[in-house]
Amino acid sequence: PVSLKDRLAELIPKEIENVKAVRAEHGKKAFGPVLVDQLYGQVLTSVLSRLPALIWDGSVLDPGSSFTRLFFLSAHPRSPEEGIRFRGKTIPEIQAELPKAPGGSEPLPEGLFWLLVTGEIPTQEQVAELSRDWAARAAIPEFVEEILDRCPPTLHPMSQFSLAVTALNHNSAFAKAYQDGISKKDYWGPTFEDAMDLIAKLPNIAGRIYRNVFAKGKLPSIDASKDYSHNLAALLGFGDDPAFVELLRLYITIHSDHEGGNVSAHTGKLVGSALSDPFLAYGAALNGLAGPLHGLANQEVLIWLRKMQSKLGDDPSDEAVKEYIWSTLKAGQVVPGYGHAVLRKTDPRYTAQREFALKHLPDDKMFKLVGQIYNLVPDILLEAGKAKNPWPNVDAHSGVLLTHYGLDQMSFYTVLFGVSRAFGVAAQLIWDRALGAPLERPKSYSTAAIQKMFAGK
Ligand code: FCX
Repeated sequence: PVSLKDRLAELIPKEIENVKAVRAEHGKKAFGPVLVDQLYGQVLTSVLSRLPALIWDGSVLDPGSSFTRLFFLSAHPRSPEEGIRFRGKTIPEIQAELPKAPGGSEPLPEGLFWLLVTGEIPTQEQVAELSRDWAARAAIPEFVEEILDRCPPTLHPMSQFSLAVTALNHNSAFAKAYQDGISKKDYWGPTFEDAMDLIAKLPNIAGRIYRNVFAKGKLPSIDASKDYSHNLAALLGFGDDPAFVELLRLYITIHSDHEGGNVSAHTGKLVGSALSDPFLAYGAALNGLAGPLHGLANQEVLIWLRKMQSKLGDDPSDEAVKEYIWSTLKAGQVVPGYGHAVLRKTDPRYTAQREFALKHLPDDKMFKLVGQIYNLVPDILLEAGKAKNPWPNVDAHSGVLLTHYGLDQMSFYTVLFGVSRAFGVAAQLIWDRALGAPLERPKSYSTAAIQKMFAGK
């Protein structure tokens, strides 16, 4: 079928049977012990990143082994990259296999969404149908426009974004169907409609925030003959720059999903498990993405780079940069854009962006600085001895690319991450409702209970 919903309707009963079979065969097998220290977040790592607690088929991270990696680091200073697979495919495979826009060479995020939802590489026609469908759903209610227009420009763009997404719940198909007494087995249908509306409406919300906060004038309307990234670029005022449009296609694709347990994806899943509709669930996810240890890190990286540039000038020596990195650590701050809760290698999303930069902006000064920092930070983090992963993550690179094309308003960067992450969270919410995912409710213990339980043992 050309329609994503029709294809999904064929896949869901098969997957329900598949899950039943896995549970019948393996359901009674033990999976993962927990140490008391891990409950408090000490020793190897916090309990949650070790505890197998979630199922999500859309994407999976391959951490590599931290011990092997640290051991071999001096012999192999640049670690091999793989890291993430979307439905079994690496980023280079996705770049090669997903449909492209006419004349373009980066994958269309429409195709990535189809892949996340179905596990299949879509045809050009299926992708074009998604572009058309999203363009048709793109308008946002007038009252949401008014909410955004009344926000003071000093309110952080991420707070505005979350407000607007939450308000979309006004027209939620799932919330209405639930009130009308929908049966559990039919939850996925209205969830699908909300998920599609959510993704489709984000460009208009992001565009309006950008124009309002940075005084960029009137928004153009959506062009139904263009793809999602082209429309988003046009709403931001960059529609005439084909290289920027290509960057957005790559950007959305690689930021879309990153396993189920990262703060934004997990928040969406958790809130969705209470049967809050996709708008409420994604509004909550955005509030998690807005934290500096997660999505806001792309803003933090740029602030940090700019400070470094203003202090050290355009072509700083390695010695000066090293000293600057050490001064960040000595001030009790993190080096933004480095480290990861799961990955133990250079984030392949970093590499994909670096390759884009080598192709389109090899002489950009800030890109060169980012490369220089890449050669210095890992050894310093290793010497400092705390971070389990000294390698760069996605946020170390994204702002430099956006800045190159003139989108240099750093406080807006996480909004673009938020547009992208909706693809993964939306796909996950659809499958959670299709497979009857349970209410998420981890058990908490008091310290007194731990003392009592382990006394004398
Ligand atoms: N700079 C300095 N210290 C770092 C560090 C960094 N980049 N990364 C980790 N550490 C420190 C931690 O702060 C922690 O210190 P503590 O023992 O005093 O609390 C110690 O090393 C162990 O942390 P670790 O287990 O390696 O990392 P966590 O899983 O706790 O946290 C993040 C992972 C990503 C939060 C952490 O590496 C960090 O703060 N990085 C900088 C912020 C950042 O880039 N975030 C974006 C991540 C991501 F890609 C995204 O979600 O967008």
